[in-house]
Amino acid sequence: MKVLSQFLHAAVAVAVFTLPCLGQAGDKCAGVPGIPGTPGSSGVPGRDGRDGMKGDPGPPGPMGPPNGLPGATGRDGLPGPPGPRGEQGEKGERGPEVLLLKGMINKAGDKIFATNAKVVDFETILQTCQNSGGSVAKPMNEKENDAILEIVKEKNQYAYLGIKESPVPREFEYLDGMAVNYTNWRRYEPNGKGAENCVEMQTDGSWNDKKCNQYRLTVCEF
Ligand code: MAN
Ligand code: CA
Repeated sequence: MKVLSQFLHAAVAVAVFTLPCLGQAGDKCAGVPGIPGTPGSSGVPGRDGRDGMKGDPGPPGPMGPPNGLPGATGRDGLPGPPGPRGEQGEKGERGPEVLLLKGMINKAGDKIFATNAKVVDFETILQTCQNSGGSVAKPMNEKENDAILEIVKEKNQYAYLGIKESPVPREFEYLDGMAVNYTNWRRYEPNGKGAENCVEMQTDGSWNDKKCNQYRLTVCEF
């Protein structure tokens, strides 16, 4: 009897939950659930998000067409190592005497006076100066005389000048025959009277007519 009662209680409880309006009469009875409605339409798009992180570089692009202009010339590369030493060349010709002048050089106006420090006779001096593309030093004013004198004093040697006695004794001229326009004779000179055809400068700058076979300092002018 007790079991039956319990069953009935349970059955009623289930019926209350499963059957509509059981025990609740009238207009307050709930209807059966409706079927779900159709989905709503999509909303308006949202705003753009923030920029993303920078991506990796893309792969190289395809090669351009073959008719492009050449690019600019590249910069020079580093200098290469020195090459091997060449063979010894033949001995060169002897250079002009002017390049060998090693004694002293002096300037006066447009002229340059130079010596090779050699003490030789007049003919040798003449040849040396000519071979050098110059001529025997000939002072044509006091300034030039002083320039030659400096060399004479430096070497402490008398020098022959580019002056000679003319065919007329006691008259002196330049080597090309032109009359001298400046002289600096020593007292009582010239006194050779035709026997001393060359002219030397002494260590005080004064001149003396002298035989041409003495050894005197070579001084040329250019
Ligand atoms: C020597 C030579 C001459 C010069 C006289 C001066 O004889 O040098 O040229 O005139 O000395 O006394
Ligand atoms: Ca003399």
